[in-house]
Amino acid sequence: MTEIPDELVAGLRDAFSVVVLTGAGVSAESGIPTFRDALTGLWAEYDPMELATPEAFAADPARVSRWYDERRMAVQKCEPNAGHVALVQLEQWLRGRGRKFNLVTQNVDRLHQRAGSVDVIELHGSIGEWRCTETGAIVNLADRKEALEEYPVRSACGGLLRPNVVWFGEALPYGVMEKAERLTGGAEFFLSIGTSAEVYPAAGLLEVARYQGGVKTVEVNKAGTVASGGFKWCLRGASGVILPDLVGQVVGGG
Ligand code: BJW
Repeated sequence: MTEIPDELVAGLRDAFSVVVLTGAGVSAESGIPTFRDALTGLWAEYDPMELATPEAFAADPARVSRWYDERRMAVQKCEPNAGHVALVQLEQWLRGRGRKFNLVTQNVDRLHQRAGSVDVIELHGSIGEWRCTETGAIVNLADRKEALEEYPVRSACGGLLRPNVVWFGEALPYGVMEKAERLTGGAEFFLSIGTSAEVYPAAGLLEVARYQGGVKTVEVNKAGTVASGGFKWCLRGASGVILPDLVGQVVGGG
């Protein structure tokens, strides 16, 4: 059982508004490699930080497309884990009592939605959607089991298809960050789960919470991060273990 301060459990139980930010760590126990640990298996021959750029796609669209298509298919085979499920439970418990719960994710795997989370704010897009670089038209490949026929793949107009995710140097989808900032600024609790807090603007949400004052901040991570010093509470361990414990104590207490 995770050691969780009573004050944190009690505060979360009484909170009128909770915002959760998740990163790759929350999906690690579903079998999806994180970015900064991704040196094994499917990812071994790729440097994620190098490939997640428009420059990499322009230089070698076949290589980048193949990497994303392999990841797209790998995600299909993964299932939400106990951490995803606990967040759904917290959401339903809070909303059932007329409180606010908002989930902001940097993940592109849609495992939160598959677990049952609703109104998820996706900062970095979704790997199951691809879009035409010429027209912006979205092609839904989330349920496609087979690999694409060729790399790179072209849409009917002749434009290249690329994953509908946000690469370094690209703007986030219109309005998502503003919404996340507004919700965080008005929240009573801000939980940052399974993220290295190294990638902006998402990492800036902690600063929004702190600047606002009065927002209680919690980090759940199996290791310390560059942001750990800024949180009121840090819970160390796997989110698939800590979140069920935390949510169980909140929900179980009344
Ligand atoms: C566990 C665990 C378990 C493991 N349980 N925990 C301000 C300052 C400095 C730089 C910038 C800045 N503002 C912008 C920048 C530049 C850049 C940036 O942040 N660079 C930094 C690297 C320095 N940001 C951008 O370029 C962003 N765009 C932008 O700002 O645009 C401005 C603009 C405006 C107008 C016009 C044009 C431009 C875009 C960022 C896009 C990030 N994209 C990626 C790829 C998505 C697609 C894909 O999937 O391939 O998003 S990069 C990658 O990093 C991915 C992730 O969402 C993101 C964050 O990573 P995350 O989730 O934190 O994962 P990891 O691997 O880093 O960490 C995992 C953590 O989990 C670790 O801490 C583990 O310990 C932990 N963990 N198992 C709990 N079981």
